[in-house]
Amino acid sequence: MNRIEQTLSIVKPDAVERNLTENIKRVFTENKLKIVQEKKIQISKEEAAEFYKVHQTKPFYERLCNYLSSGPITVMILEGEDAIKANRRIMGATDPKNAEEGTIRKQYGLSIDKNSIHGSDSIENAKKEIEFFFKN
Ligand code: IDP
Ligand code: MG
Repeated sequence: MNRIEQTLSIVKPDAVERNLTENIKRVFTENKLKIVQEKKIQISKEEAAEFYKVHQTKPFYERLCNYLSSGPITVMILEGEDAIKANRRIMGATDPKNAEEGTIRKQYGLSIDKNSIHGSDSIENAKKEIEFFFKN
């Protein structure tokens, strides 16, 4: 039996800007992921840098932090069976060019930078990321 988990999802600036939040939320709920908390916010570059610090040594880090803080985002806690893996599957590959048919990134992603959505990649990171946005 799979366990009920929570994971963090972020609708990134490119998707919020194109009014895709409701469409993306529908994909989650159709796939049995319940949206238990949600807020639309804009974060500072410093907050983005903190959120993405696992990537601080990567060549794209600076650009990534600039991008996530460039406009409004919608952050959500998703809950369901095996939610972390289920969400990653629904999102699709990091680069929309490699994403499978039917995934959010295939449908809406514009590029590896503007790939429309973030999702936690492990139980540990889901916990940290939920805390980052929802428990202050
Ligand atoms: P993920 O979002 O699929 O979990 P990560 O490897 O955690 O992918 O990378 C975080 C974000 O950084 C990605 O969503 C993407 O926007 C960006 N990114 C990842 N790899 C590259 C790259 O090689 N070039 C440019 N941007 C990248
Ligand atoms: Mg990641």
